[in-house]
Amino acid sequence: MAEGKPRLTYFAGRGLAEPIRLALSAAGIQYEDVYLESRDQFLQLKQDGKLMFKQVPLLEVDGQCLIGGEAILRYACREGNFEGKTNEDKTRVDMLSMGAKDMVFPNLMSPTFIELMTSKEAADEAREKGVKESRERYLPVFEKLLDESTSGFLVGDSMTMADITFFDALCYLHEDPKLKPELENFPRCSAFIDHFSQQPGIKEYLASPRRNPLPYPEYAQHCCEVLNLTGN
Ligand SMILES: N[C@@H](CCC(=O)N[C@@H](CS)C(=O)NCC(=O)O)C(=O)O
Repeated sequence: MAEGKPRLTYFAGRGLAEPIRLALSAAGIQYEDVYLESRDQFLQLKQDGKLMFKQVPLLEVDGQCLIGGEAILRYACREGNFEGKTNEDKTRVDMLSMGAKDMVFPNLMSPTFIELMTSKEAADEAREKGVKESRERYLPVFEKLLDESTSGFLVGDSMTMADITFFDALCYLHEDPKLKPELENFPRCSAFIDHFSQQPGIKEYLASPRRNPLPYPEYAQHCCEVLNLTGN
């Protein structure tokens, strides 16, 4: 890792930055959150050539601009040795991270944005679809793996990117009072939330004011203004 604190630019919310924050925290890497507060700030980043594809998140490290939610997450996971040990383990980590992300993105992660940009009906439909897919396609897989795990982690005997991505995904169910009951049928997944939350670096991060809440209407409105996204 570079000298000096890396700077992570994103909104004051979770989204694509949150797994990165979790990985940096678990790796014990001190970093600075830079929150996008205005459209001008976003335009300036683009004008400065810092955003390769004109999108955030951005991690500035040692004069380099790293972009892309997954690319930065992998960078942080390499720094923290969260990739898995063998080539097979690394591939399983990638598979599970993909599954965890697919579980929540976009249907469970974005209803607040969908409601703002389209309609409440569209947001409800996305949420329902996300819940059904979680229940039928994704959570049973993670439940079985955790049942078989002797370490409490998804792959091998220590934390990997799979755990980080899965924890972030689970929070979209666990922290939403309407969706939380979905986890009642998945006791190992529920226990995993507690186990992961106690890990060094993670425990402190989750208890800190840096931990942002799930999306709420004013937050979605702010993001749309900064990105100049308009509804129907
Ligand atoms: N594939 C990219 C997607 C990034 C992305 O869509 N970022 C949004 C904010 S969450 C953005 O910057 N949108 C601006 C735009 O697309 O013009 C990644 O994983 O980082």
